[in-house]
Amino acid sequence: MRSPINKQILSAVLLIALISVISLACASSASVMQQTTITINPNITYQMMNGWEATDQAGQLEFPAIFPKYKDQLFDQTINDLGINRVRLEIFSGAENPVDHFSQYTNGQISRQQWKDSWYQIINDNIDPKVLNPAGFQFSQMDATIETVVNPLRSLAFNRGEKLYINLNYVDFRPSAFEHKDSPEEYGEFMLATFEHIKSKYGWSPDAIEVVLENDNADWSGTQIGNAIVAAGNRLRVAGFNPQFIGPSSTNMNNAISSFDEMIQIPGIFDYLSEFSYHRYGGANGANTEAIGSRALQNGITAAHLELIGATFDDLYQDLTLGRNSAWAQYTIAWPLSDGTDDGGKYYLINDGNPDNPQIVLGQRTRYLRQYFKYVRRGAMRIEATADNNNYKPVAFVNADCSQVVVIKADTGGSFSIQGLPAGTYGIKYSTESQIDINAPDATISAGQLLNTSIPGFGVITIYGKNALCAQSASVSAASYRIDEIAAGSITATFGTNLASATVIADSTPLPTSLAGTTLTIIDHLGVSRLSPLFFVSPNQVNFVVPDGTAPGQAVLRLTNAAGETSYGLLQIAKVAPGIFTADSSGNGLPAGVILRIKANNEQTYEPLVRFDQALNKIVAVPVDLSNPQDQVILVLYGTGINRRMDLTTVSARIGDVTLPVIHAQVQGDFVGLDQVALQIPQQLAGSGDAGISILIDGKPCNAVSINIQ
Ligand SMILES: [Ca+2]
Ligand SMILES: [Ca+2]
Repeated sequence: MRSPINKQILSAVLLIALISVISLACASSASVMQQTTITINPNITYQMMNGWEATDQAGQLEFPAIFPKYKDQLFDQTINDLGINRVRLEIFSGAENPVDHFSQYTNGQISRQQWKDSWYQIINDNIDPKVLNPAGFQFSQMDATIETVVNPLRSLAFNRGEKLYINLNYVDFRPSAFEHKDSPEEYGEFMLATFEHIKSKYGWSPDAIEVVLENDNADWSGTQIGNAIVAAGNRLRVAGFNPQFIGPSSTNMNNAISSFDEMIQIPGIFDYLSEFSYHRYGGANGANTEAIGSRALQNGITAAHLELIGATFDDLYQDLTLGRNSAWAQYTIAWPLSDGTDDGGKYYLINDGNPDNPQIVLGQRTRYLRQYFKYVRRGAMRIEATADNNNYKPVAFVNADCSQVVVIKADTGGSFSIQGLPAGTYGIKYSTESQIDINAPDATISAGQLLNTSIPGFGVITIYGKNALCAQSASVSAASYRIDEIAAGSITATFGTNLASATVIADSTPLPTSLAGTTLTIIDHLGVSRLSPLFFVSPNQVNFVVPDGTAPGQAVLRLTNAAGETSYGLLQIAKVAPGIFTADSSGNGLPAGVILRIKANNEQTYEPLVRFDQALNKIVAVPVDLSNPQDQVILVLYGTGINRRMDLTTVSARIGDVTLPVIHAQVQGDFVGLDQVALQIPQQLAGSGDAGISILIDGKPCNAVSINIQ
């Protein structure tokens, strides 16, 4: 039996022989092809990937007769073969209007032109931006797209264990007598109406707001965008929504840079702005791409190219490298060929020559984009990759499961040796002008070994690790046990296997960054690594502090034990992710805290909230005594992920319908990462018995805790 290595050598020899013959036939240099060396260095990290985006157009509104015939197969390919994991959901500014023009159009009451004329016709719901009149907003058009495109994509992504990132994009291409851009509060109300509608009707809310599509077309200034972001961010936060904000999405990259510089002058902008977006319709050059990437990095946010009809993998390469893009889009999902051409404005074409049997066709440029999208997934960290031959432009990534991916853009056919890949088995796929998705033989390498492969012509080749290379760990707030968000500076627990060889608790401050030989590094989405202070390590759990300065957004946790074995996990870092510690460390029930009683003579005493009951063998509540109306009774709760809140007005607490005055919510001071919240317990709560406390901080709920009030 022939070993796979022999097969690989044989096929490489055959391939080289074949290419040599072709070269001879073309009467070009017949010398043996030069071997290109590509070097991977995982110690140099860049941006983390968020998503591959497509705009929500697949012909659903315009081609209702044929759309049902191709949609299922199209969406399956979009998610599972091309690898789209982010969608632009458009909302037109004219959705603020008492008339539902879209329904009138679909019912045949108005013409197509009349419907189109209504798209950006904004009519204020009422004169008060603080008073939202739901009847003044029409979402039927957006809903049709959610139901026919976004929800099906969302389900398909969910079925493969991924999340579809939904980017709500406000479109405002024509002037209107009333304009949201002139009143940030009105823009905020519009976004709140949209979010509340989506949440109540579909049960999810968008991950991001792309503030205005092509501000240089829509005539929005950078200042107007900045003001809209802060107003909408504030309004949504109070209502419990915390989307990311994306801007300025200019058509021209020069405009994108000047608009960005203008919008970031608005105070408070970086409480919300998370992505610097642009289109490549003008000013598209290396210097501008680099300027965008470096501005994003300097300001601790991501960068994203989000539209160019005709965008190719050359643009993608420049955006990933010079532009440090974390997300990237060509444009729409699909469009029928009877109404368009393969112009690079849609990932797929629908050949509707026979309308009874429409066929899905991969766009000519999509075959190359797919070589990146399909294998480089959300959470992948870009690492250094260089080539000693300018005909080959590599990029390399470490996916969230630690499998490495190298994608090489080849201006010409050739063979290469890749050095620096970890041991493992690698799949190899390429697409060229004449061939799509060709499988080269898998390659298995041991540590330190080169991986040799080749591509027969101009195109893109992808070398992707087939084995998950690391044990996974999952991290939660050590207080609330919430997994969805972790705050920088907060006390966090990560769970896994073989995390440490022994159980060791830190006995010094500042906390050590190595315990029993275990170290834990957080690499934020900008590629910056920081060692975490450790509270304790054990084989299955490590408690640590997310290092200060970790940028909000996705981050990678890399834990190395004394034997050098690594575990990886993904975290979603937020400025605030409030959690209250609980008495039994379960994340709910009785809180960790004390009662501070201030008597009329200013004498202060502390009383416990809980005690251990020997007979019941568990922790039980000590009832809070409100019998003396002269006493001020203050509940002090210990938590984490709280202190980077905005001002104190964003903190609220209640028991039932009774509001608890908030005295403070701040750093506790004695322990790293520990915060405290102090709430006054009003006299009117006397006799409440077991009472659940709801606390909101920056619009985010704390875990539910309860006390007993006598
Ligand atoms: Ca309004
Ligand atoms: Ca209003």
